[in-house]
Amino acid sequence: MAQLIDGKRISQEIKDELKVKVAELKAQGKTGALAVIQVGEDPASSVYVRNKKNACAYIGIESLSYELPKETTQQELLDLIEKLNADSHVRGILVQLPVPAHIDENAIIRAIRPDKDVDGFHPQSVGAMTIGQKGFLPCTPAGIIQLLKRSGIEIAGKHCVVIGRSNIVGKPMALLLLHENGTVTIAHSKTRNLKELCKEADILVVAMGKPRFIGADYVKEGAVVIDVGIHRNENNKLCGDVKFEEVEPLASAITPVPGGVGPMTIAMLMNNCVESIAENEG
Ligand code: BQF
Repeated sequence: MAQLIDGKRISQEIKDELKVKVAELKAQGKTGALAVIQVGEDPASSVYVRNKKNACAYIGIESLSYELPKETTQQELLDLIEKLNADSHVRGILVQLPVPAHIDENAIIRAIRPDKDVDGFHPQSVGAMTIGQKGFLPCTPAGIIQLLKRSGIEIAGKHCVVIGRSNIVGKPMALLLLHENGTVTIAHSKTRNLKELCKEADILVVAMGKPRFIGADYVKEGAVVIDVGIHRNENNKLCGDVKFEEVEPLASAITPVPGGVGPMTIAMLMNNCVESIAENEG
């Protein structure tokens, strides 16, 4: 029987800590808002945006909502970001991804002032993270590090296998595990012998984006399994990249979907917002 890594409980713990910090900052006259921009009405994105606004309300920071039609031009979006960059009350700017195909995602990310880049996606944030300097960390990988630490799972010296190499999860995850002194392997769709490689992992982080792909045959007995996947099945229920019921008996610890990594992403976003408010000089 594996230890269930309860992301819902741990994220709640973090939000409660942040709520106290926000009240202390307010007493010092330090406040600020998170601007949340959504272009179009993708239903999954709408859920994520709502989760973020609810979390802001819970910890006591203001959120500003920008719901733009899907026909919004890149220039219009850039103009809005420029306006928010210049607004000293706005301490975080978040553009919910993905944006419609006619908008260049990288151009949008580059336009956000790095000191308001609470998603940690700006090249300056990525560069700082890469060399271990100060800057906002991407929320999902930072959340996974917190999950491991707060569950008493040691990373140093462990063989960590990350499946997936996206800019948002896989690549930064590998770097953060490396900073914790893990021995890291990144696997991806072109990796040969994926199964054998995964079986070597002490900590397996699965971010491949394939529903219920990883079964017991990919997991070493006693491994820690972190499932970043989030999919809806035929019955509209959430599932991950891991066959939970098959892997759970084998693992020493495992995250569920829902209630594992997902809530931690939101908690780390809130952490970045609070940091941004704390460091704001004007
Ligand atoms: C849970 C996201 C893919 C692409 C873009 C709690 C979230 C999800 C699940 C959530 C995600 C995934 C977010 C649960 C934000 C995580 O209880 O399991 C919260 O809101 N997420 C996003 O903003 O963009 C995504 C996944």
